[in-house]
Amino acid sequence: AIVSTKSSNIDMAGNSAKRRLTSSPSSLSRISSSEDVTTRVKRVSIEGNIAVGKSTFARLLQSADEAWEVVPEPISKWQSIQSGTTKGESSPQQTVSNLLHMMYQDPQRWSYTFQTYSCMSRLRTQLQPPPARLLRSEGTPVQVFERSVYSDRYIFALNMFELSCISPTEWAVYQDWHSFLVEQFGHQVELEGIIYLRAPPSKCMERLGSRGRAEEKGVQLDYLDKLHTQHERWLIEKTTELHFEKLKRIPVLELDASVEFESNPEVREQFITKVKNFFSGL
Ligand code: UDP
Ligand code: D5M
Ligand code: MG
Repeated sequence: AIVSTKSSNIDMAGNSAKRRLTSSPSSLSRISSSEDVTTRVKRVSIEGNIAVGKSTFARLLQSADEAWEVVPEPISKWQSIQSGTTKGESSPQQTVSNLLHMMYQDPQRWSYTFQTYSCMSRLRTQLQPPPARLLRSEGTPVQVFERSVYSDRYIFALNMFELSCISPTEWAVYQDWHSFLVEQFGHQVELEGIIYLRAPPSKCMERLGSRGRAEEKGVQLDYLDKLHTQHERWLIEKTTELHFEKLKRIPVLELDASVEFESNPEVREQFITKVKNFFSGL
């Protein structure tokens, strides 16, 4: 089972071309330099199991180098689905529901809906143009995303399908639109590298407990085990079937996140040095 809660009645066993900028006026106004400059910006995602320390690590990177911009995972959007999101609507938006909570409570009913929304919000995030500050910076400018449209598919959606929380029909539909969108957006959503924060599921469980996010209260070690296996297949063993050419050859920096890095300046320094070397090689 993903979760064990009283209310949950579901048992889940189980580039040669240049990157284009978005063409909206607001994004263009942020870009004062030529396209050549923006193509200098590298794009990297941080991947890893739930509560391994991605957000903590992302904050560390944000304060380490002015040339790096960290883009957090849009989890607050999943926790508070808003009504009336049509542009120009006059009525105030209201929180309709907490989709993250619903997905954990009734995965068979809500996993597919969750995947559509998480992927859409990640797509939006990955399409954000780099801020002008990055384009002016001296070092190697890098946009760092917490997870990606790729982990959505090759970790979570795949796992939900394997757990039968997503039906074969939903999985087929998901894969069709995911491939279509990623191919259509092309270089705009491509990544140059991945940082994999790796730790045993038991360590993630411990950190999940200490973080105490309400929606994750019933998450079980078995679920983190399965997610760990998906990460290992994709990023270490390379046995996951991938559908995007560049992703098959993407460089992966593996960091041992089982060591305490949040409160250990020495480990933090070592991580930053490894990341700097990794970025300069991309
Ligand atoms: N954490 C920790 N030591 C570390 C890294 C993280 O104790 O070296 C804690 C952190 O304070 C938080 C929990 O682990 O309470 C989960 O971290 P985070 O939210 O960064 O994980 P994510 O889910 O984003 O990977
Ligand atoms: O991940 C945030 C939380 O959201 C965590 O409970 C996992 C969940 N999550 C994130 N993406 C997905 C997808 N695509 N499907 C299902 N669940 C997801 P954290 O690791 O804490 O940053
Ligand atoms: Mg996080």
